[in-house]
Amino acid sequence: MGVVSLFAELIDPVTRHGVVGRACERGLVELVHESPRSFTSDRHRTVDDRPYGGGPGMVLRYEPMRAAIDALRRRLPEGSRALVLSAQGRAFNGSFARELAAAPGLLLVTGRYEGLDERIIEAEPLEEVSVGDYVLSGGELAAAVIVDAVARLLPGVLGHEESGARDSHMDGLLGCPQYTRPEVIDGRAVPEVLLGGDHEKIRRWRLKHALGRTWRRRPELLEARNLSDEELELLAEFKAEADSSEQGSGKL
Ligand code: 9D3
Repeated sequence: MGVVSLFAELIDPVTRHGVVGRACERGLVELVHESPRSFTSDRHRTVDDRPYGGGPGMVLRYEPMRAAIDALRRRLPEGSRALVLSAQGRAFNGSFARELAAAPGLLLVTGRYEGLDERIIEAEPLEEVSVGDYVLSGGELAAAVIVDAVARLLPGVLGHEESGARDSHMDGLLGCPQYTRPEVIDGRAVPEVLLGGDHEKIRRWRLKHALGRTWRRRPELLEARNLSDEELELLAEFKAEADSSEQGSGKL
């Protein structure tokens, strides 16, 4: 994967910590970087200029951006997917991440200020991708999100334990509640079923609560997913229990 950005320091940390850090150490993921600043020739190394039409802010100039992208392309596999991080882009999500993980490589371009000269997006062309409906100060943190989410999906990156949790039936659902020692703290006990060793019961409890939380908090995720007979049964159980425990509790 490669990133064109003015501030590599904002993206780099994902390659030094945790699951993705280890993948980089093991050579399963490689992150390379180019800055448009390296492709300027004036005394002040100017990467931006005033917008045509006037108004506030600055726009990243075409030429240094073009040169940085060209330089990075030469370091990436043929057929790499080329994206630009943009608040105007297609919303990033899990299925988009899987799409990107299947590409031979990934080239991510990030902007600062008011953005890139539109012609660099057209000429490449670059696909615009957004990480959510809020305003960031630049595309670097968004690029770090993409790098992290995609790297996790590459072969060998997740150990058996974590990859098992991913491609199982819990896919597309929110996580279930988690507990660790002690068994009781401040009067709050760990759900009884998790203390016994009945793995089938535990699996069903976790699936039930993952379904229940998704139904409660993100019902649109459930609508986008086909539920098995077991899942329908567990969700019905969850709803029935929620109904009875809500009587007078004021809890939603
Ligand atoms: C306040 C300026 N906006 C005018 C309506 C346009 C604008 C310019 C530059 C908005 C955001 C940015 C910087 N953001 C990104 O580069 C960015 C981003 C984001 O802000 N939100 C969600 N995803 C992304 S991906 C890149």
